[in-house]
Amino acid sequence: MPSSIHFSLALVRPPTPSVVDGLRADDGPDPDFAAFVDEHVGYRRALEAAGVRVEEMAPLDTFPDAVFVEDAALCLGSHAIVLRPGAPSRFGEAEAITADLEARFATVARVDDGFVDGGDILVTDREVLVGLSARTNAPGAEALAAAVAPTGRKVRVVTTPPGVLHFKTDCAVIGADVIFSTARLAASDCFDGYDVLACPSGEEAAANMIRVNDHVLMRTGFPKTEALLRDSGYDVITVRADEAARIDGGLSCMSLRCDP
Ligand code: CIR
Repeated sequence: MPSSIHFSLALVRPPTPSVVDGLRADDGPDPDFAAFVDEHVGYRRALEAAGVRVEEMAPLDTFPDAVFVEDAALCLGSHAIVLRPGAPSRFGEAEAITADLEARFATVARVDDGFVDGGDILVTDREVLVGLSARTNAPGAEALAAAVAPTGRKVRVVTTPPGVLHFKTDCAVIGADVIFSTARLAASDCFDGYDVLACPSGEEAAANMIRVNDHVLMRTGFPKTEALLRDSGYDVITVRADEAARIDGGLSCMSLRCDP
């Protein structure tokens, strides 16, 4: 079974000028393109510092949200799955990423019904959780389960809290059996049986962190969360992602961490 925290490769897609038109739930200001590019460089460096090789896929200016590669695919060891992103402006990202996956993975399956965003999928060492949301629906979750089946992993359907974009907006795997979660998400009991490290109140925007090998990458600017992780023994790398956050992006969505 592939590990949910050890990776050798991260696939990224550089931001392009259209990223300023990225989707956002609130009517907030556009990201600054030059600052986004700088932050993306810092993000790549942090991934490399955590021990993965970073490979760049071709930029896709036709899709403003294409920098958020996690929503179009899921990678489980040498098996990759092309997803069906739930926002109409993002449908085409699935087709665009297919060749990138076929070039790198032994097998490539497709979610062929409904909708699933990768941001709604949390892979742990024992299962794959998929959160129903405004972007991910029941037919999509069912099709995902069929696409995951060849890996021997089971898919468990859970619920993303109302008003939260993605399941992983509010949680992350930070250890083999440890989940970092906001209180509003953990309240659904979806993490029963796991060790849960609770996100400090007021710092929910830091919950979308990523564990990569021996490190946890988290957003710069959340001192209570950073202290909690360090005091709990985690090796933390902070990464600035303020421009991505303007269009509801975080750390998990800007790469596909994998071990093909
Ligand atoms: C969107 O709304 O689709 C993008 N602006 C943000 C996607 C973030 N994806 C993720 O957290 N997995």
